[in-house]
Amino acid sequence: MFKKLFGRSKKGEDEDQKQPQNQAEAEDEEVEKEENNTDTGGVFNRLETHNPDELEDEDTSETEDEGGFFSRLKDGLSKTRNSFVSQVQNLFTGRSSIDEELYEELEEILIQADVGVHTTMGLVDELRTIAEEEGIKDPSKLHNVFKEQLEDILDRGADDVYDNHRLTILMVVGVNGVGKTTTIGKIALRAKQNSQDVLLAAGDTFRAGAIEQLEAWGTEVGVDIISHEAGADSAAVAYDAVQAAKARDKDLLVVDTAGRLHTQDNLMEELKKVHRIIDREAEDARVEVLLVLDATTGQNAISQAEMFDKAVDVDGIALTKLDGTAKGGIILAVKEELGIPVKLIGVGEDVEDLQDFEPDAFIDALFAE
Ligand SMILES: Nc1nc2c(ncn2[C@@H]2O[C@H](COP(=O)(O)OP(=O)(O)OP(=O)(O)O)[C@@H](O)[C@H]2O)c(=O)[nH]1
Ligand SMILES: [Mg+2]
Repeated sequence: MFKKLFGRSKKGEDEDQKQPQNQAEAEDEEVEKEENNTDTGGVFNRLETHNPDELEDEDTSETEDEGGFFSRLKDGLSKTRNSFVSQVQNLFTGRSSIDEELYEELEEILIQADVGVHTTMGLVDELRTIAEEEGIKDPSKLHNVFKEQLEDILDRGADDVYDNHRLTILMVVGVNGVGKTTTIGKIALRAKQNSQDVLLAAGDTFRAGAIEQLEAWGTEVGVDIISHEAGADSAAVAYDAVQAAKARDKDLLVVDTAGRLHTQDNLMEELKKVHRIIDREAEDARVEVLLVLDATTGQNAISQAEMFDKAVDVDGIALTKLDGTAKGGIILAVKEELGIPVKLIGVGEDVEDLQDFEPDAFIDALFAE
């Protein structure tokens, strides 16, 4: 079912606005981040079913919209469905009994589909155990158990808690080319459609044209953007953006970051610094780090995630370009091996192709006839 992204309520009126402080202070002192443990929700939390009245296109009925959402998802996953999923289907339907060969072939298919060795072994071992314990002899019955296993993995750790923070700050990280800036543009548009007041920060000051690219999104979506000159300190951009978001009473600040610097060490150090400044200046705002991973990069995505998580504690993942790969099994590896929730998926280049990750719909689209 299609649910709202960023569908939280508008802020309360009770708190004072902090005036911007001296930017020079931004650098050194490490202030303890105040953990707000009572609030377990996040920026992507879903709270209500989709309300068609809030869409830009007033004529869109819920059914039509749901169809659009699902068919986009289905289309976006067609490469994976046509290879990985159909191989799995053939495997289970093409034989009359369950034997060791079936498990071995399943292992091969899963590993080829980027599910990852560890997750594959876990899945297949569990399947074997269930088949033995429940005395399953019919391969098609085992096929259903397998689908349930996939859904279980994808469902794990999904949080549905309402977030009522005043300001949410989303720091978007990932290596170059994975789709960070595009994803930010799409997020901004969707948030705006949900009546949220959005601010963007052009934190990628390194790559030529990066600032202009974000500015173009800002103009297209109609949201403000904070930027400095190319080559400027991106922590200073983040600092100014957080101050501006607070002063202008924004609901959502999305901070773009560089995907490449002179060296990877530099990149991680810079991201740590930006994260530190955001955390320090955020006060009672909610800060989330969103890691963008490109589904077409396969297992490499897993090592990227480990690297970024070590540096900046990733809260959620946006898995882009699922439409560009036949190996959509990567989403299982991401879920199982990282323990970081997948919040968003990209199934195409259009704005509507950035979707909340919904495990049930995902599995349905994957196994759709
Ligand atoms: N097919 C497809 N293309 C996508 C998706 N998401 C992003 N892209 C494309 O990926 C390309 C790179 O996107 P950017 O947003 O510029 O990537 P970036 O991570 O900001 O890159 P750097 O700024 O160089 O670090 C663009 O051509 C996007 O249109 C998706 O879900 N599917
Ligand atoms: Mg970018």
